[in-house]
Amino acid sequence: MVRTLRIKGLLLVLVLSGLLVAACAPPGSNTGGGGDAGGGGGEQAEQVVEKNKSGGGQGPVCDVKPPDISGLGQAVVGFSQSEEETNPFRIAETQSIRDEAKNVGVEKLIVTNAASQINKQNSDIQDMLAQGAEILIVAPLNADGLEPAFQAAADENVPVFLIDREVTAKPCENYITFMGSNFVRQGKQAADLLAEATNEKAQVAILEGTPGASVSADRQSGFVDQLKAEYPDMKVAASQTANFVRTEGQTVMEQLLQSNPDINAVYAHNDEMALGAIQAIRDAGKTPGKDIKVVSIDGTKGAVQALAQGQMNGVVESNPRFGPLAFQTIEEFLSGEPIPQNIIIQDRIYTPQNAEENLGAAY
Ligand code: GZL
Repeated sequence: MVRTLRIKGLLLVLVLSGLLVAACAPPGSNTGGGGDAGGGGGEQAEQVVEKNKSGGGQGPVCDVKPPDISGLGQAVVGFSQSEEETNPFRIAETQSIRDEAKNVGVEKLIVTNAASQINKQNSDIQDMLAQGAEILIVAPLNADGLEPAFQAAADENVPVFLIDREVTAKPCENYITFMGSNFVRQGKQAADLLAEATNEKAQVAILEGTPGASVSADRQSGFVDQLKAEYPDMKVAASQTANFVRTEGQTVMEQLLQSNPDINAVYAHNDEMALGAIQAIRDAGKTPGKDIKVVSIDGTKGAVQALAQGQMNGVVESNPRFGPLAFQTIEEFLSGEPIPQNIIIQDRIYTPQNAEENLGAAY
C-alpha cells in the first residue's frame, strides 16, 4: 500500500515498509544524499526526507493526542530562532518558516531570536506561550538547557517541533519530533571530500562549532572517526572552536597557522568559519584551495562561490529551509497522523565540478 504525500512542489511516494521516502522530485531538484548535488532546487530547495512511520531507524512514533485545533489556518504558531541572523543559515531558516507560514495561511506567526543565549531562548518561548502560541517550532541553541521552556509548553499542552539541532530532552514528552540533518554523516562526507582534495595525506586544522550544540559534537565525531577508519595519513594537527562565527574563524585560523606551520588542510564545521579561515590563509601569504585545502558544511552562497572559484575544495549542504517540512509535519500531527521522533533530511554535496551549476540552490 502506498500513500502519496505532497510537500511543496515535491511529490513523495511513501512506501509503508517505511524506511525511505523515494522522492520523484521535479527535474533539477536534489535527489538526496551522498551523490553529487542534484540541479539547483531554486530558492526553496526541495527536501527529500527519510521518514519512517513505523519506528525503526527514525525512532518509534509518538503517541501524543494533538490539541483541539481545527487546522493551521486557525492556529497561532511560535518560532524560536537560536542565533542572530548574521549567518546566512539563520537568515534562510527563518525566512523559510515565514514563507511557509504565509503559504499555508497560519492565522498568526510569532518569531523570536535568542541571540545565542540559552536563558533568552527559554524566556522567548515562555513569552510566546503567554501570547497564546498553540504550536511551537524551536531551533534549539544547545542540546541542554531548554527544560524550563519544554515544561512551560507541556503545562499548556502546546506541542513542540524541533528543527535543525537535537536536544537531550525526552521525545514525545518534551517534543513531538526532530527534523534535521544527519550531522555525523555530514562530518564523514566532509572527511571524504578533504581526502579527495589532499590525496589522503594531510595535517588538518579543525574549526569546531559552538560547544554544547549537538551539531558540533556530531560533525566532529563523524569527521574524526572517518579519518581513523579510512585515512591513516590524514592527521588532526589542531582542533579548536570558533563558535560558527566568521570573524572567530579568521582569528583562530591565524593562531593555528602560526603554531602549526605544517597545516595543509582545514575542516570547518560551517561555511562562516571557513570563509574567515580563507582570509587568514591569504593574510599568511598562502593560497586557499591550493596550498591549504578547505572543506566545510552548510552550502551558503559565499562558500559555494568560493568553491566554484577554486578557493575551497568541497562543501556539504546543511539545508536550513525547514518551512515546508515543518508545516507539513504539523498538519499531519493535527490530523492525527503518527509522527516519527526523527525526520532526517537529505543534503546535497557541492564539489569543484558541480559548484557553478548548483549555485542556485545555495542560500
Ligand atoms: C545546522 C545548524 C548550524 C549551521 C551553522 O543545523 O545548527 O548552526 O551549520 C549554524 O551555520 O550556526
